Amino acid sequence: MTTRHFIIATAGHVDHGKSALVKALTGTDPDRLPEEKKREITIDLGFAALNVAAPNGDRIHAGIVDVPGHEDFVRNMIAGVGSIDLALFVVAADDGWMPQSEEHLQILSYLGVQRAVIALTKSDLGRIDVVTNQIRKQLLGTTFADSPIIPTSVRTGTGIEKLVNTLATQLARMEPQRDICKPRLFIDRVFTLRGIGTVVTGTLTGGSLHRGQQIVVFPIDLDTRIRSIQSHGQELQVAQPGMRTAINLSDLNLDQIRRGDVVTLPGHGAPTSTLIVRLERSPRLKEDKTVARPLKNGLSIYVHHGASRVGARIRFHENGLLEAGKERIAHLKLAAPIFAFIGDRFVVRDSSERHTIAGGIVLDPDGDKESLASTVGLDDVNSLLRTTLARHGFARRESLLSKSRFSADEISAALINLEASGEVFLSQHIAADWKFWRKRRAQAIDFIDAAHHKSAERPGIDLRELRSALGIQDMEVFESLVADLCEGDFVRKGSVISRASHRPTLPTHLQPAEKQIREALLRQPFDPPSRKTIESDAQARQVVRFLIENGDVTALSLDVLLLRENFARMKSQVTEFISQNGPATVSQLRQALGSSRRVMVPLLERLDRDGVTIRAGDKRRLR
Ligand SMILES: Nc1nc2c(ncn2[C@@H]2O[C@H](COP(=O)(O)OP(=O)(O)OP(=O)(O)O)[C@@H](O)[C@H]2O)c(=O)[nH]1
Ligand SMILES: [Mg+2]
Repeated sequence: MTTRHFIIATAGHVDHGKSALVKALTGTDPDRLPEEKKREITIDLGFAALNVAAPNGDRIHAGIVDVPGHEDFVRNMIAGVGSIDLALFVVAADDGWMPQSEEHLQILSYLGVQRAVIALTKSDLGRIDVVTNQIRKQLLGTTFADSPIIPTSVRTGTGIEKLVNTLATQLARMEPQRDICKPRLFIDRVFTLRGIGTVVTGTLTGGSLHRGQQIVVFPIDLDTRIRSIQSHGQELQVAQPGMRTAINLSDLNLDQIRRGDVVTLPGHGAPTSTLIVRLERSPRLKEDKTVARPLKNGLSIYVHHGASRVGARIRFHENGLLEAGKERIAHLKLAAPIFAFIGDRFVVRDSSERHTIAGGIVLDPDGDKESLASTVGLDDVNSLLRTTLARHGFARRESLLSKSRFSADEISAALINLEASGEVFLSQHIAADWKFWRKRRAQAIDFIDAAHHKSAERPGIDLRELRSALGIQDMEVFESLVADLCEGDFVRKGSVISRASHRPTLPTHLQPAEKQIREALLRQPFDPPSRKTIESDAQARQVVRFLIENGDVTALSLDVLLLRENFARMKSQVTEFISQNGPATVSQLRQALGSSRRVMVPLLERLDRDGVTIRAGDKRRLR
């Protein structure tokens, strides 16, 4: 028998009986603050747990988040419904549909909540048929249009059992939350327990968290460790997605963390404060003149994401407005960074925090001012990869879509498919849009060919020169490009790349200069003129470089050049002299070979380096 985990949150107007219903369902009074007891009103989030059996016998464990209905506390309400599976939407029979019934409905729909069960509370006080009709009318055209409506009364006990069964049937039909190995716990409560330390709680999504695990808390970027985990008072080794989770963190002070911060694993990216989003406004806003006013470029708003609330400014692409019932791509400049993923939903409230004015979905959490994001394929990893790479050209594989709702395995499998279908270029560390890559490769080839043509005497083009000519900042991209070229018709030797077929040749106009230089180096083979003398002009310099690169000439030092065969002869004569006469000084060798100190000193240093000779005092012996 397995246990499946889900999160339910209440919603609905103030005083409509949400908390009373949670108590009737679970036995737990979610109103825990003294002020809540005194004022008989919910101010902040309350929590309870409901265990039910699915029709097939599976156990279902639902964490319930009870939210406040009062208009002053909508901010807290949104923090509670950030990552829920099902809404327990409450409308009281005596009051009917009220302002926060409407606002909560819009919030749930902006956040993409797919399922709801409607409790028609206080059924002992009102006309059930009338209010049921009213609710049906209000839900027409929404995701909840066909949600079950169950009349309940905590006074008489009517409908409570039916409500439990309905919740069980609804949850049993749902898939448990996906585990993509990218856990995020949006912190909704922080407190200290005597003798235990700092505890944070929240709804866990995207992956599991283990006791003892190293985690990071954003946005303060604090690395710490999970000391222990609980869910609804039970000690756990592992908390799974869809669980209300309380974790005790090491080395942490209460004042370092607040509601809205996120616990996650290191290595999945960082929080950002410029987002590209799609903003949408409910057509239902038209009912309310003040709230329905068009949103203008530059407007200050509050963004509610996860359990966080942060000030922001809206920037549309072209100057423009966003009317009720419309949607539009926008940049959001946030007052503080948040840890958002592609596909995350959020709610927008006005700067006075009196009205919910829009909602949205994150298209690019790392959006810069320039780039446009695409709204297509947010739910399909292939199209998301296509559009992301088309937009950026390339990306590092390790960070590509790291902040998305797809697991690393799904992303890498999709990349391999796209490579096979010729849409993406892949190297070990880089993924690139194929068009982008083909263009870069063609540019590189043109550049190398032009270099061969212009300087046929050179072995190729220096990689640094190539990189700066192509304007590629990212070293990994450049290395991948070079490796890709070398899979084909190109070779890399040290820091130089060339066509494999390229053989350096001296152009005819330099051939007389070459002849002169060879003659000069032959005249006194062991004591030739200095490099400075030989490189009398630009042409001579070009020739000398060619001869050195080709190995025809050895540069012993900055100023001493030897023809290759003369270098070989000197080496064998030195060896011969020492083996016949024993260790010898520079001066003895110079005289024996008919050379000069200027040549002999760098020659012997070179032979030392090559492991032919070894220095002992002022003498050389053979190694
Ligand atoms: N007659 C009757 N009264 C109810 C019923 N359910 C709740 N109440 C009363 O309605 C009042 C408000 O109940 P709560 O459960 O606190 O309402 P709430 O929706 O949680 O209110 P907020 O959290 O502040 O938005 C209380 O006085 C309850 O006793 C019911 O089924 N029948
Ligand atoms: Mg309440």
